[in-house]
Amino acid sequence: MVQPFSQNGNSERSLKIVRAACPHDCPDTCAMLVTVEDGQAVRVAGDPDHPFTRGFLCTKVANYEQRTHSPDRVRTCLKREGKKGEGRFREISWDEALDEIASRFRELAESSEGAETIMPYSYCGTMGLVQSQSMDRRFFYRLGASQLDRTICASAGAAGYKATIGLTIGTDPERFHDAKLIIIWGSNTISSNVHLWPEILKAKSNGAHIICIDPRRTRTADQSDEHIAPLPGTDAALALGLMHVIFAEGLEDKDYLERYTTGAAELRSRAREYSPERVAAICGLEAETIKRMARLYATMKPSVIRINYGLQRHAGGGMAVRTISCLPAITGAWRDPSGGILLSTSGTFPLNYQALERSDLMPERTPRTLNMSQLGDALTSVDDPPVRALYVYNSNPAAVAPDQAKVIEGLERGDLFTVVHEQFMTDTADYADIVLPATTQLEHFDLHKAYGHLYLVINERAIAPLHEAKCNSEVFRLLAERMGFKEECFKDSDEEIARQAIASDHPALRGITLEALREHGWMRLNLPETFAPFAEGNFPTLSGKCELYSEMLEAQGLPAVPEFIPPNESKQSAPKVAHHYPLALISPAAHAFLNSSFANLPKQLRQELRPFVEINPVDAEARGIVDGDVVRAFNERGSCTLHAVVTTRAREGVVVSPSVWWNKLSPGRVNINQLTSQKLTDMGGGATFYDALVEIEKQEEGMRN
Ligand SMILES: Nc1nc2c(c(=O)[nH]1)N[C@H]1C(S)=C(S)[C@@H](COP(=O)(O)OP(=O)(O)OC[C@H]3O[C@@H](n4cnc5c(=O)[nH]c(N)nc54)[C@H](O)[C@@H]3O)O[C@H]1N2
Ligand SMILES: Nc1nc2c(c(=O)[nH]1)N[C@H]1C(S)=C(S)[C@@H](COP(=O)(O)OP(=O)(O)OC[C@H]3O[C@@H](n4cnc5c(=O)[nH]c(N)nc54)[C@H](O)[C@@H]3O)O[C@H]1N2
Ligand code: SF4
Ligand SMILES: [Mo]
Repeated sequence: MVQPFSQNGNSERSLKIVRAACPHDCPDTCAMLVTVEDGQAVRVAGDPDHPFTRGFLCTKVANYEQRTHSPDRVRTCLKREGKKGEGRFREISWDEALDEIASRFRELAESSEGAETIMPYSYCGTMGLVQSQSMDRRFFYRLGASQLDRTICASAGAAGYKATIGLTIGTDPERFHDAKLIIIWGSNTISSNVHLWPEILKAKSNGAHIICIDPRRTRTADQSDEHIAPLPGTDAALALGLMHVIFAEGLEDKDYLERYTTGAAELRSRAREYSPERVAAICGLEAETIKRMARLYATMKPSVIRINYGLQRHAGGGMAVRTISCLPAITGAWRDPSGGILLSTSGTFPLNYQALERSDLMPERTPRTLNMSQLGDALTSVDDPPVRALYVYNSNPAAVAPDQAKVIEGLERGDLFTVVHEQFMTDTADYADIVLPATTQLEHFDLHKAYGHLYLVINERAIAPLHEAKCNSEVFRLLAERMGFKEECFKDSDEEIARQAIASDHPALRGITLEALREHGWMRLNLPETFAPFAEGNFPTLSGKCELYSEMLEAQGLPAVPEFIPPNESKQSAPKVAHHYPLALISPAAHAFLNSSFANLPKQLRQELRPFVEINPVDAEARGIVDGDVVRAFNERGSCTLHAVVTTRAREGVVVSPSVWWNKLSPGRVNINQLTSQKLTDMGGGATFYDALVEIEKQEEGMRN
């Protein structure tokens, strides 16, 4: 478990190295080594033996011990004294806090409106199986609280990918180095998936060609051989344009299409509608670029596509991912272990989610489901029954949820009882009635799967909980006890929960036990070192084939064959809105933050400098804006103040504001989510963060906040 590192003769001092996992919402799930000296974490490092971590951590997490030992941690339970949002609290004991929460929840559950008035709200502050989806799920199921549809990040892409491929299974990221063409599509790999980069560099040194498709010239685009910058939300059209050329020039793999797909003929005729000229007009590209890229894609083999979630935060996000996921079947790229496409490796982990979450504890009448991407509406408009209590953990919705003005209006409700379990006094915590102090990853145990590689990683507790912090699982155990929940599963320890998660006869988990994981720190799923998952079909869809034609989507009233679903807000799809708000805003992941995590820590704040918006020189000039100006970005939903960075990194018509800043550390105490909308994606009920039209104007001196 804990490996003694060295013991110097002095019995007072101790030094040890503990195996851990990075908990953050990132595909890389790094294996970490934590150096602990006299009960303090003094250093974290990437495990040099882990084949994907390769001994380094990203800039966000490389000083994680400073997050843990930050003077700004929430130390004790707090009860609100000031107005909601004001941030004035007094210290209370855990007993007082838990008693109050339990009594409020009991009251609501026993009222005529019932437990559906209670809304849990969580996402991936930690991705550990124990601390993010075990005791919490059991507790809220047993309580009969409203269920939460966790859609804020990836649900559109997941739905689109599954409609084509069946499960989120794709090319092994450790095989990318043998590819000859790598398309990085809607992913800023260097900022948000940096451990894939060594694979790409190795491929490059073997002569591979790297294409990056992104409306913004990112760090990743800088390092690629070619950058193609379509307008946001137009990727499905681009993919159909590639298909058009591939079919027209007879470059498809006819044998693969015939054996292993459904609907090749229908897709072929759909693609005919998307000539390079038509697609060029939709995407804001040259027709020639589309033709050239199609020929490269069909002829350079193996070819692999890395898509991430950036391209699915749009109205047609599900269909975009579905459409792109058809490409490797058209060229037969799946035949090679280094070919195909990767969105997420998540579906490769055959874990026992039922044992973890225990959905069987739910009442007979299934409680309603509320969509987390519409928190503003849930708190202000839903009345069947209204939400009367909100329990937030692993998330910071006041900063990260779309349509922020609505979210804040909801959080300000005097009759809403809000609990926030947090490591720091976030924007959300300021609106709590009760704040509970949470442990960081170094203070609790967990087990992690990954969504960007094929290893399970253990996280041993490196140090005792600091101050009065408790981990999520412990808080729900204590609340369950107070609520009188008698089921045995509410007594399970964190280690028992981890054991339950991996208890399975599935061959991919053979030989993987908690003991073995504790000994090695991490273990690769029991899969061949080199494998091409769909070389001979065997897609985990109903038909067993790659579904170019999807009867499932058809039954849901969606197009059965890929087609371009335009953004909610673009010049082409919403000309009236665009008349007032002509610029397409995207607010992608900032390099030094992880969503709003780390956006309060000194090192990362120094790196990101200040909230800014990149604007193309042409758009800037038209508005009399010069580099460094303070500007106001606004639309019908709200406005926020930013610093203008005039740069060709943003293509004409598109503005880019890396996110997510804390409201209270931003000018005017609001951030970019003032401008984003609660509209959902075509599939999966996802958030549409990168589908927002805005206008930008220079802010006059006197108006600056
Ligand atoms: N440094 C850092 N790393 C992170 C995070 C972070 O906040 N910061 N967040 C983590 C989380 S929660 C996630 S989900 C992942 C996200 O990982 P990614 O999906 O890689 O990140 P995003 O920044 O959302 O989007 C990636 C790129 O898509 C581009 N993009 C936006 N709209 C479109 C479009 O319509 N088409 C195309 N082709 N590209 C588009 C953006 O400009 C951006 O550069 O990263 C994780 N890692
Ligand atoms: N405009 C815009 N908005 C976005 C995005 C964007 O790109 N642009 N990205 C979106 C995406 S991809 C995502 S995934 C969401 C993410 O949104 P969130 O899931 O809210 O992610 P974070 O902002 O990192 O907040 C996580 C919080 O959990 C806390 N936490 C960490 N570990 C623990 C723990 O063990 N216990 C408890 N109780 N708390 C813990 C952290 O301190 C942190 O405050 O934001 C979305 N919002
Ligand atoms: S955020 Fe991602 S890259 Fe950074 S340490 Fe964590 S898992 Fe690794
Ligand atoms: Mo995310």
